[in-house]
Amino acid sequence: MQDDTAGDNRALTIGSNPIAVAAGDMDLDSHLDLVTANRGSATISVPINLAGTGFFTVDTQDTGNAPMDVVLGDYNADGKMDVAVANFKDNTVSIILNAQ
Ligand SMILES: [Ca+2]
Ligand SMILES: [Ca+2]
Repeated sequence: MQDDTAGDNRALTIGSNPIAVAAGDMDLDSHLDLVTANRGSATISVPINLAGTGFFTVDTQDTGNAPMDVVLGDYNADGKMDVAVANFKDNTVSIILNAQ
C-alpha cells in the first residue's frame, strides 16, 4: 500500500500521468473503489478501498497506448465490475474483465 496521509487529504501513488478516474465497487465488498486511466504508463490503476477505511491497495493492469478515460460496468454479466478503457493513440477500447 502506498498512502501519503496529510490530515484528511490522501495521495495514492499510481501509474504515470493519470488523466481520468472512476468509482465503483470492484471487489464486491460494498465499499467504493477507484479506477484511474494512466496515460503515460499505458495502464489502469485499481485502488481497492480496504474495508471502507479510505486506505487503498493499488493493483495495475495494462491497457492500449495512451489510455484517456475509463467506464465501469459489468460487460460479461457475471456480477463483477469490468472496465472499458479508451486508448487514444491506438484507436481502440480495452475491455478488462474483473479488473481488481
Ligand atoms: Ca470495494
Ligand atoms: Ca464482469
